[in-house]
Amino acid sequence: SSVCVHGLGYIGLPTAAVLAEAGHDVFGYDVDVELLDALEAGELDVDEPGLDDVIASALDGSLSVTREVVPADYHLICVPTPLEDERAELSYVEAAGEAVAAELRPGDTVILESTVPPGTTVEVLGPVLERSGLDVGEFSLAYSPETVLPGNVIAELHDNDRAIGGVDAASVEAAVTLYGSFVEGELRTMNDPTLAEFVKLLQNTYRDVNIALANEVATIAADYDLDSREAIALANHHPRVNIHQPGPGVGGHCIPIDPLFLGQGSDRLDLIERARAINDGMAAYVTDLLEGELGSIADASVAILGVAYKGNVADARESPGLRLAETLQRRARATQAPGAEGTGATDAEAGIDVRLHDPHVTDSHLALESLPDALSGADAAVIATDHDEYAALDPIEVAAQLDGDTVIDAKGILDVAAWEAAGVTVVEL
Ligand code: SAJ
Repeated sequence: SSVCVHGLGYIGLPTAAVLAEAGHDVFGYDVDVELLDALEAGELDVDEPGLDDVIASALDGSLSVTREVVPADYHLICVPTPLEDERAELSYVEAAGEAVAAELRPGDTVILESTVPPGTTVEVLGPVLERSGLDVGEFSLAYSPETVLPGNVIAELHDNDRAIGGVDAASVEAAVTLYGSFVEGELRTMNDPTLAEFVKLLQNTYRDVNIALANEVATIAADYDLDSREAIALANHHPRVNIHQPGPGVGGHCIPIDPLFLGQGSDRLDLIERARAINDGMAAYVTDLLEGELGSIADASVAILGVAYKGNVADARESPGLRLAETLQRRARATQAPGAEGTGATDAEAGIDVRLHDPHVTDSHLALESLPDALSGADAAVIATDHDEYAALDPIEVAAQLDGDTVIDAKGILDVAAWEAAGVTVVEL
């Protein structure tokens, strides 16, 4: 079949490539002309294992970049749906729908993959598509969420089960035909796009709430002087218990955001909102731990190792490390000795010195430092991301670079005995 993929981001582009690999004629469209130029020139800048090769061979084969939306048997919409002012910004979905409407033919199928509040496919996208002059039913319409894990996208596109919610049986069947051509997991179908949208949000909400439980457990375990990760691992030996891992917060563009989409058509969110607050509050908790070790942090220098939202990726959206940096600065200002204000001293001259390091993130706005620069003379370091590079750090080298002897291992990746042997006080969550 012919497939036009709208939005060549971290989902659309790999999906387009995998569809081409499966033998479809795929047209990749994006409003970002520079991205299209780069793709055509073979300049790929993707931070995802194995993806370069799959895209490059798709571009040599049946994937072509298009600067205009083209008529196609299938239109796949994979555009961003950010949270703005506590609401899902659906303008990209609407714009994509309008572009599809201009080319829509009877019998074509439109599938939305973006994460959206329940009801979006039927109430927002459907009416936009009907501006084509065709009614829903004359064309097929379905919602099928992506569920791939950044860092493992290609494998999960193939292997994950897939939910498909169509507005009618013909829509379900058309979507099954397309996904069946490359998905090896099970296809779970339902005659209701809203249910499929709801289920996608539940999956990320489950993870957020579960991580909040782990984070609260970590703070309680500390009061009993117990190792929370050991306790969680022991608890998880029960066949029906699966508590996640504590950490410095929950980042990325999915898990901290998707749960709030559930609140768009319901005012019943309670536990879910508490979970968000608990996870966001971990930056303040790590700050408490630092204060416990250093006394005041008002004039401390602290190295934050890791601004990527999770290990071995380069994405710093909703970064727990950056949230920690802001929290430290705010707390330091609030606790600055009386009289220090009004002396004309700026944050850079007096007060806390927060150094940021990340071996994967390349964003030039973040003023990242080299590892030796970040560590040297610092009173403490915080491991905020579970990059492999940090697990492999040499405790003796780090101890020599630090001025103080405190390392907060917020991700539980260090060999504590080896670090303590090097004279470092390791504080775990
Ligand atoms: N985290 C913890 N403790 C844990 C697990 C994760 O603190 O036990 C933190 C991570 O460090 C990170 C954040 O949570 O900051 C999110 O990371 P993640 O690996 O849990 O998830 P994402 O955002 O990379 O991808 C999620 C996945 N959803 C689920 O596993 C239910 C992925 O399958 C989805 O496709 C993706 O969201 C999405 O696009 O919705």
